Amino acid sequence: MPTDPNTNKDVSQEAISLASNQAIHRFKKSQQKELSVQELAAAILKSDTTSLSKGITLLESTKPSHNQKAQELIETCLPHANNSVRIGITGVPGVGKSTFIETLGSLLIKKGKKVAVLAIDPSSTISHGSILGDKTRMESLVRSPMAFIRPSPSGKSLGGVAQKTRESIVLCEAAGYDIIIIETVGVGQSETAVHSMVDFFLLLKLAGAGDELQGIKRGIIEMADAIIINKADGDNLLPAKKAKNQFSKALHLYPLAENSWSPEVQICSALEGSGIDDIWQLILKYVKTTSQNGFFEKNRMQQNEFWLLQTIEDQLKSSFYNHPKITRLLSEKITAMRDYKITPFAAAKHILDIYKNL
Ligand SMILES: Nc1nc2c(ncn2[C@@H]2O[C@H](COP(=O)(O)OP(=O)(O)OP(=O)(O)O)[C@@H](O)[C@H]2O)c(=O)[nH]1
Ligand SMILES: [Mg+2]
Repeated sequence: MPTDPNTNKDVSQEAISLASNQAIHRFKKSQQKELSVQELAAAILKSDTTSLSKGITLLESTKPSHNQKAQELIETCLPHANNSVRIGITGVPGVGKSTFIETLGSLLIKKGKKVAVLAIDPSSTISHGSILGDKTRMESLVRSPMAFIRPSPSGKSLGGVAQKTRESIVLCEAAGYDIIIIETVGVGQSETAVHSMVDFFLLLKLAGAGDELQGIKRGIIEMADAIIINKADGDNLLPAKKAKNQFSKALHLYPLAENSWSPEVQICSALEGSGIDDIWQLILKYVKTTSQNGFFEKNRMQQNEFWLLQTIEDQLKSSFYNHPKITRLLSEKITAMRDYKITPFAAAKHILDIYKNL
């Protein structure tokens, strides 16, 4: 047996173990090999959920080298998208959004649908973690091969986070999900962001005492296609029914929306499952009405235009503010302003003039 005179170790054994380590390393590397965009797209189109997750991770990546790939992936998937019903769900923390999605999602799966759940959580832009799309309240959806759940992307701005979610919709649709549910908590502008990417926008509420319309942001009522009063069970059933009447009366005061759909109010218990099928029937009625009057398609086109402009705006802003020359100039001008040497308007004009010639 050849031995190393310095260490007295069996040289051939060492060589074998080194060779096998290298082989394992090579094998692991080949397993980790990044799929090409075409391979990834093909797997997504075959409904492979691991690839769908990988695809979403790719488009959420901030690495510039991933950006190009992500755009190619979306473009490849786009012809296979657009064939789902997109539902937005909002409501204050604790109203029962996750429980509602679990119950509605399970019902839809029983009806043979494939359901994807995405989330937009603006607080994750601050905490860099995501609290929505929480899987603990969606146990049966998590287990079902017919469901796909993805928590909120994190990011620096709501615009950026929303854009990632919107792009994720394309991948989910290409993977054959019939129903896309987007959950958001009513913070900041997140409801407007979700509203701008869904076909049907649903506001979950709880029955409370007094004037039901108080404490609700006016803009949300105008966005909602349905107001659902959740937790209509036990002692809460009667107050929920009363709240339904109040909301229905109040909604009649609003003018009919462009889609000729007057928002409806319903009650349900996400926990017990009552009223959920009625809500699904309501959504189907909405899809039918707006498909017939052309609004469904028109709305999606308008949303696309909005996203085109939004993306341009976001990218212009980020290329402006991230330019090292602009960053330096900005801080110089701010100092000059503090010393009363320049007005904000003159400073803005100067910076913009320089940017135009960069
Ligand atoms: N009685 C009753 N309780 C419910 C119902 N729906 C949800 N809950 C309970 O309300 C609590 C909050 O439910 P979630 O589904 O986590 O609420 P959420 O809106 O997703 O909350 P956040 O994710 O924190 O915004 C849980 O304890 C649920 O069990 C319902 O229909 N009836
Ligand atoms: Mg939740």
